Amino acid sequence: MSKAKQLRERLAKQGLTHVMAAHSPLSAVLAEEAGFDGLWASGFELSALYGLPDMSLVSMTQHLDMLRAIAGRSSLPIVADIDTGYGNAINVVHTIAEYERAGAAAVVIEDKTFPKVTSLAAGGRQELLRVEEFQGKVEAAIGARTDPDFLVIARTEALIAGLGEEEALTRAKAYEDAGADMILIHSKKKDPAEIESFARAWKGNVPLTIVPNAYPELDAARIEALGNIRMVIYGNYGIRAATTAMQEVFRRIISDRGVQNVHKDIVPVEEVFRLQGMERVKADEKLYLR
Ligand code: SPV
Ligand code: MG
Repeated sequence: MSKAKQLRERLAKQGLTHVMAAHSPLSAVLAEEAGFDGLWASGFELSALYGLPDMSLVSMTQHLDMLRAIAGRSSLPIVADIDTGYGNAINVVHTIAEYERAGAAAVVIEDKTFPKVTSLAAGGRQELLRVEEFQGKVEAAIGARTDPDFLVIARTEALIAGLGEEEALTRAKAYEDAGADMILIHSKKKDPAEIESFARAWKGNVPLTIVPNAYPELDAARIEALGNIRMVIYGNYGIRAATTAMQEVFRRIISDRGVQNVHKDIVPVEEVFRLQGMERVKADEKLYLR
């Protein structure tokens, strides 16, 4: 079964599909072990991994290389964050072919202009494409996929750009009309009321997905109560968790003038061996090294 079909089958089942951001194969392995249904190949997380802002600075090649590495170490379907699709509708045709080949099960493409600015930054410059132009990009993505199960998720940034619910609904409907399989609606309001209001007002046929980064109190129970949100993407929690852990440990090593204390509070190297697949190597050594 293709990963895209696997994702569609999970979406068709009861309950929310929980998708965790992964910025590396190791984080993907940890997400799978924790029990997530899918992985989010996040542009924000990969940019942060490179120490760069999420502003179309990381190339498609860099993102694809990471996606391939993640796909090689996880059995979960991957939802790829392709930002604006790396250009116009013609670029999108090429982009979809590349992401399908790299092992993605779905893409999320957003209606901002290139180069994009990360959505959550206060005062960020948020410019949106004309609706017709973005419809062309969605149609190009649908036309380019070879696996009919591969999902094309259209993301509107109308709320992020401060254009209001009416504009967000109009755009979401236009993108559904263009063939999108799902709509990602994003908000940077700390209060989830904006997203809840949009979800209640959405009368389209395709389901919604959200990324509750700015409004963390919208938990699974509240999301499920809305009825039409089928997938939740935990968009920046992997890189924030890694940053928290490294900041704390690195600072303690400096203040303790050594590793004599922190070593008790972090995983032993054997746990990293396990995650690296050392057991398999040991078995293979016995079999093949003569
Ligand atoms: C990402 O994780 O790259 C996203 C979600 O697009 S956000 O950063 O909140 O826009
Ligand atoms: Mg992104």
